[in-house]
Amino acid sequence: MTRDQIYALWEQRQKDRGIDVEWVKERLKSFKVETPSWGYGDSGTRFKVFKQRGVPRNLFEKLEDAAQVNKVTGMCPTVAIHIPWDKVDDFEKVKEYAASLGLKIGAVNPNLFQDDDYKFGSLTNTDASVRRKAIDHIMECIEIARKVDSKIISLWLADGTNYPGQGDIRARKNWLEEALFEVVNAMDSDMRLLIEYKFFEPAFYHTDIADWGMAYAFAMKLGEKAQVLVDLGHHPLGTNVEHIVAFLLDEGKIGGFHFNNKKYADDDLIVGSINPYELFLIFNELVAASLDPKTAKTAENIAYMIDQSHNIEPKIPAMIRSVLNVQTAYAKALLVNREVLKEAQMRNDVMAAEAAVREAFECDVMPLLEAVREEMGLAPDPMKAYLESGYGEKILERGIGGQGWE
Ligand code: RM4
Ligand code: MN
Ligand code: MN
Repeated sequence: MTRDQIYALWEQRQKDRGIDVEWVKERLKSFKVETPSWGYGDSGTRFKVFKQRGVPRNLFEKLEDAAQVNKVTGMCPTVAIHIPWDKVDDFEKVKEYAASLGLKIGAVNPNLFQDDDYKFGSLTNTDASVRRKAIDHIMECIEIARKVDSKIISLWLADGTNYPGQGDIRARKNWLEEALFEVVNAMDSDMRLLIEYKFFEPAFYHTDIADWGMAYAFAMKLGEKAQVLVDLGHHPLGTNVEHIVAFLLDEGKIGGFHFNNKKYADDDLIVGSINPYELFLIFNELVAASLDPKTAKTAENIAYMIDQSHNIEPKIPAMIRSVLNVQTAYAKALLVNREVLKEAQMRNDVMAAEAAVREAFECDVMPLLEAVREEMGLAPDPMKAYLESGYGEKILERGIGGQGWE
């Protein structure tokens, strides 16, 4: 059978299920995922960083690699940056170079976890001068965001303590609140502060923004400009992440995602490699919210970002795999028949409701994605296209010792 024949059968089957295939295709064509500059550089565990040959030596080379991911997937036109890892003298030049590669700079991530001064906290340090330094660093990131036309400051705070009694948890909360107010007040009205939570690591006893409830409480107080960022690796095992997503969507307080996957903790593995069903169920909530007038605006405004670090994988193929897995999960979520699901829920038909969701997950979306890619002028198999492009061999000239988490 030819690809066209396979697609025709697939399309008929979806139409029979009551799916508007043209709508699904349009949604897929406009879907975008941001990749992180740091995902192209060397990273590792606390035991070892295996340095890879060909890793970018600076932000410009990271952008070149990101452009390859965008070229084959057609859905990654923005790149998140981490400051100071990606700090350069002239951000105007960065903006221009990105544009020449068909890219834009996305979220700007302050780094409040790698300076010696932050040993006992940054925004929550007992020393007011350290808190000032940390706030000033975020201010610098806001300036950089203005220079590169980015509207997002994405804040992950590593602050926390290792032992009971080590810190005054409430005092730290108040310092943090004060700092975040100053930050939000300095941001332009069209900028957003995304607050990322994580329950442990590097701190092992308490973390100052440990879960979505704390991030949400801060975001509520801070007002319109502040929203919560959900990193898929930042929950205790067994957490129902799609429930958190649905709740925050309904509250208008979810602003972004950091996609990755975990088996145990903040593993930063390839998206969808461990638990593709969870990823699908998250997209199921996102699609549902996008169709509800109450939540549509929030759903439309979400920054979908990958946050991944590759210890043993080649970086560009790992990034492509993650992006494709996100696309697959989204495509499947678009195939849920919402009317059938709603009816089953309303009659409390447990079996039918569960089936309406699961059946979409079980659909093969390969013919759909291949058709969408062809209509977008892309190769039907982006991974193959990348591997055959010769780019991976070409960058080996960069040698070993590219930029890592420093
Ligand atoms: C953290 C968190 C942040 C990311 C750093 C590198 O665990 O996920 O988003 O900036 O890692
Ligand atoms: Mn993250
Ligand atoms: Mn993380």
